[in-house]
Amino acid sequence: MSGYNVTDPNLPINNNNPCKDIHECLDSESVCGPNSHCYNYNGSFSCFCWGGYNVSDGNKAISKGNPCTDVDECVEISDVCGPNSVCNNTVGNYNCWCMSGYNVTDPNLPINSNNTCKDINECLFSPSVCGPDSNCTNEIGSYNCSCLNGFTATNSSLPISINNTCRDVNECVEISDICGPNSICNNTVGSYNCWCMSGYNVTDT
Ligand SMILES: [Ca+2]
Ligand SMILES: [Ca+2]
Ligand SMILES: [Ca+2]
Repeated sequence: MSGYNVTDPNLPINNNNPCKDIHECLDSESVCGPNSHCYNYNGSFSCFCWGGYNVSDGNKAISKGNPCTDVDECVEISDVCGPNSVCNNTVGNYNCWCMSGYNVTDPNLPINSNNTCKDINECLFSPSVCGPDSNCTNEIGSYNCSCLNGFTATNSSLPISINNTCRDVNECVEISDICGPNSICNNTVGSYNCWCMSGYNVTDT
């Protein structure tokens, strides 16, 4: 019968020389092809793909000519990593990462559509994230730093951060004629004061 071979092909088949199961899986690679398990049983055998692999042509049996190949989970499983994530296919598996500005909800579990990447509230670390004399505003996937009134970024061409903190504006120097004529300007941290020079009074008290 199919799936069986006579014990000794040089002798007639009978009780002393019976048909025995062919162990097809002894040469599993040539029977099922790569990335597969082969299961032998009496009279036949079955091939199964390893996890992370699928048969190339699902309409045909797994074989060396129709082998198990890597599943591109990033393409074939919709939303496999969930929102705000990056998916990277690997041979036999795949990896998920959160996009910059996002963290996985439960870091002890893999990133997926049930354990998604969520916005980091960077301002919870404030004032360290924006430095002193600043306001921190959380944004989805990001955050924004601004200086308190009377303060400005040390380097105005760079974003405000712990590495580019807010400094006092010296209004007496940086804002021309802020107190008007015949006056004395006194800078303070976060503000400034104006005084009339000796012999002058302010126009409208
Ligand atoms: Ca894969
Ligand atoms: Ca954020
Ligand atoms: Ca000031």
